[in-house]
Amino acid sequence: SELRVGVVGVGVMGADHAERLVRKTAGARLAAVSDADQARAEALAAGLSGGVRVVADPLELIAADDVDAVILASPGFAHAEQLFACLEHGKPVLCEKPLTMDAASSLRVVEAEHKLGRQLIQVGFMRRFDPEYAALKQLLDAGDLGRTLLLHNVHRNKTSTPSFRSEMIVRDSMVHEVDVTRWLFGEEITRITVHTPKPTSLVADGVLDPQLAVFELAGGAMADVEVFVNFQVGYEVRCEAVAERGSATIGLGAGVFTRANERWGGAMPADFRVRFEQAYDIEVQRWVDATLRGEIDGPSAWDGYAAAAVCEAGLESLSSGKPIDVALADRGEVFA
Ligand code: ISE
Repeated sequence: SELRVGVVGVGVMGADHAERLVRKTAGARLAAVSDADQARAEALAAGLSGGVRVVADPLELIAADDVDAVILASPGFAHAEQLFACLEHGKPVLCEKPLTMDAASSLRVVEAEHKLGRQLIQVGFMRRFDPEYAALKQLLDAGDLGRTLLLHNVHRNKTSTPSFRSEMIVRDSMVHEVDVTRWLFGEEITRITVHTPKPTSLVADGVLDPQLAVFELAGGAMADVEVFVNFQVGYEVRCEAVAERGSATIGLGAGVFTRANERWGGAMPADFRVRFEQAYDIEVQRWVDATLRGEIDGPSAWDGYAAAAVCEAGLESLSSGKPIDVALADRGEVFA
């Protein structure tokens, strides 16, 4: 049976998730969407096949019988009320960050969930699922580099919306480094200092961008992060962990880059399942989806035939040592 998911808030992230549910996620179905901007929700639903219901009131969507689980991608200030509604109706919820706008309301959410005796809330700190972050975590946990001492983070967006104020740079952007730092060290952050260098001239007066923060961890380690949401160039997230016997960097576009024993460089996967894991995931998911539609979505039998013809000629060349012309049927005739 499929999981019928309702998405609350279909701005940039909610629309992306809605589309992901429809096009990429096995075992789930987008049942309903809701947005403060009703027209936006209707336009999204109309563009997605499969009878997605538009529900004006997000609390009604959460309560609906045809919604088994919820993705909350509404603005942070709306989360608390909607999370309580999810708990009240026993609906599992994937809540985009921030959980809520302040610690007190977040703690009330934690306590309410705890009272239920069942974990229903997952927070959208998606970096933990990024293969590079996961590999970095694995490397640090393996312990070969010794204890982790420092983390240097860079988090840059090309531009932000005009409404993105200094507080949002902390609560909506830096919050990712907060989570990644807690997760990589397996410790709580006990102190934070946010420095504000002279801002870029390319933002509205009063917006403090970039920011440079230092986190101190319970065990005495430290992490720094540059958050710059109007970098102009493009999107860039990097992280270097400095340990006792080496360092490891991710975000260079090439897996985990380590420095140890007077050497630097990347790792080589042991086999194809590792190197092409994502390709296989995408291949199979798309094949399943296409099969359900009665189609294929990738290399066809003709592609297999063409390859076989080349290989057959190759075998002949292998034994003769000579160039061999490939004999390929005329595609137009075959499919006439
Ligand atoms: C946004 O909300 C995100 O979560 C992105 O990951 C982050 O890079 C961006 O700065 C935030 O606005």
